[in-house]
Amino acid sequence: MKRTTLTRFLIEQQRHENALPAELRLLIETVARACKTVSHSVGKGALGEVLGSLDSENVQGEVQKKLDVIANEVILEANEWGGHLAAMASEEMDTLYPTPNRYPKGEYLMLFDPIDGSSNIDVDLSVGTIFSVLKASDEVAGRDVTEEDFLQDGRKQVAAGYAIYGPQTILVLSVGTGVYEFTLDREVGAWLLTDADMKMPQGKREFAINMSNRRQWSPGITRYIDERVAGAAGPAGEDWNMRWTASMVADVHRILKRGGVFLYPYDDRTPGNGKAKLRLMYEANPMSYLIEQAGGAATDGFIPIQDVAPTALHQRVGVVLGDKAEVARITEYGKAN
Ligand code: P6P
Repeated sequence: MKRTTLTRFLIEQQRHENALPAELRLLIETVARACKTVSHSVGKGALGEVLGSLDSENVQGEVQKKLDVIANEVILEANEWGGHLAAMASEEMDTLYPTPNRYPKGEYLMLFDPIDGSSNIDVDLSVGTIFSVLKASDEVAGRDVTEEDFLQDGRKQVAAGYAIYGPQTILVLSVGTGVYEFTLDREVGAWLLTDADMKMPQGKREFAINMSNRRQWSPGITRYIDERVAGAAGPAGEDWNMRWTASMVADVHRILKRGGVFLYPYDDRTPGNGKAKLRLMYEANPMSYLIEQAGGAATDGFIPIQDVAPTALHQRVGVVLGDKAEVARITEYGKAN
């Protein structure tokens, strides 16, 4: 079966859907190429001297894994010279990375988490790269890019996607015309279309949450999860299953493919984390864009994540995403308590 390559798919999107300016197509192809390089490093494991942690901490106060820094460098170096980006921002960098003056400044901004779920690296569980693309304001052509230029709500995203480095290496992407999955053909080094126009199955009874945080949850979240744990004997009236991979990319990919609901809600954790764990700009927003494009819903427990007005590059936000009916129920429980 002859499959469509990412390059052909993007050219056809540009030709037929007019959703894809040439510069954005170049950006996506460059990111996809960088993810192939990251996948190669991840796959080496102990053989590639890429496991383990560094002595450094990132701006989140998290100990950096070697691969966090390696992947960050790969994505910066792949994208800085192409002329499609004005600047980049990453979970692993305190502040923005402007396109060096020796290269042309582009019209897009990209935010990314180079290795999401990096605590899983050393135990060979799936990790991934998440990216979100915004248009820079025309003004940046005549001045330095600032963090404020990045602080656009999720509705302003023009593209988003993730790569997941698991048993397969998969790229999931949207440019606003649906969600598309590509699988890496390692022999040829090509991304091949393996799921065109992904639609998230609804009505599936599988929830994803870190149960060890139960003591910190709000009453609405506690009620919702306790009902599902009670199963058919309780108010939910049916048995539910649970998964938690501690890798948002892996949990979201599973939900896109087989449905369910993912929760990392606001909770009463130590105030230092602003009562939430996941980052708005390069985790929650891009994943919410994809989930909504695939027919699901994504809120912070109260309002659509993509309507949250950003105030800081690394701000955190509650996340409830997946099955529309379940997200609505969780919102209802949150308002009732
Ligand atoms: P916990 C990974 O560090 C991450 O940012 C997400 O990928 C994942 O969903 C979450 O944190 C896991 O958090 O508290 O269960 O380790």
